[in-house]
Amino acid sequence: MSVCRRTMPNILITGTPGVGKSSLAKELAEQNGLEWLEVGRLAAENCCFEEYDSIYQCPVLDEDKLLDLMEPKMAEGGKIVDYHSCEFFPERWFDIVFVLRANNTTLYDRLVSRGYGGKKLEDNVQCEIFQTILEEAVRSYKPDIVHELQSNSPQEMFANLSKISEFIKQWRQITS
Ligand code: DAT
Repeated sequence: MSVCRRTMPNILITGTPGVGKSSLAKELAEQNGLEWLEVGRLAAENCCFEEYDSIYQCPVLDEDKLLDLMEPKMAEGGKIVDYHSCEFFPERWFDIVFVLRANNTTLYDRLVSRGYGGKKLEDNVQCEIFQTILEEAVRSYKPDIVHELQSNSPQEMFANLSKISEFIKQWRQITS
């Protein structure tokens, strides 16, 4: 937790593609009156891409441009950011970090239905098996603000929503 508290917390939701970050972030923002910053969409709308990665079939992010764009928004507080990587964001931006996790088979099925195949599919499932994003988050933020949450079922999604909404409620009470 930061010493000088924002009126509303900034929350990072990270994890391998397909674990449920955007579904959770959207619901959380709607239920709690926070603003959801969809990093992928923000980057696309503001041309924050440098080149195209033909192996992963996705554009490569211009991180500096994106961070400059996000900085004033993050300074306002009350932002929910979701992205499949987390180490390039400034540590000071976030009051709490959630790393969503999913079982291999669940994730595999979700990514296949999203149209992933070949190396992109294999690498993402391996990323989850090796808990790459969890380790990245623990390396990049104070361990006591990093929380791992399972996201395999609607029940787990509901439990995650309740847990994070409770955190937001408590934050509001302390800062009001
Ligand atoms: P991400 O933003 O991490 O790439 P998503 O929110 O787009 O993931 O979710 C991928 C798919 O999985 C989508 O069809 C919604 C579904 N999903 C997400 N979280 C889930 C959960 N806890 N239980 C069941 N399905 C879930």
